[in-house]
Amino acid sequence: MKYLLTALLLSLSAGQVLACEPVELGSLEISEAWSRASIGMTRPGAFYVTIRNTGATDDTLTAITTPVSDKPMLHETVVKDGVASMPHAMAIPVPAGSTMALEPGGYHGMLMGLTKVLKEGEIYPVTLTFREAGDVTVPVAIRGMGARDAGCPDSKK
Ligand SMILES: [Cu+2]
Repeated sequence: MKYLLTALLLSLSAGQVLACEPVELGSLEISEAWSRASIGMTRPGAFYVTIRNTGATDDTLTAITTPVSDKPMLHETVVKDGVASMPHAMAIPVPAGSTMALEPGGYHGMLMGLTKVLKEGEIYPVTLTFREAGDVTVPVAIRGMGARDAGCPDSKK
């Protein structure tokens, strides 16, 4: 039993490390992809990630896809007169030489129509589509319901 528990903990932290490791696509570096655990499948999940553009060309995130959602969308959180709303963002700019973070309270991926429960400690794949750089698939760490970031050791937030 103790051995099983240790093995489980090891596999959880391995998934976390995997999701913290930056994935490169041309001059883009994608890292710290994460979601909060979901209670069930009736409410949408949210997806967060950090995109660093080290190149000289502006790029744009135009879409995300994932097997855990029937209808993944890009959203922006806007607070107007004290009321938060989430207009659909057609595209999220990733200017040359800058870092764009999808994070709570800002841009985020909205995972409408979850196809599975997001369980803390598991990982799932998301494919990001960029106008210039193309497609890349990254592992996403599922964190606890109260998490505020990816929980990576070198998190710069
Ligand atoms: Cu949203």
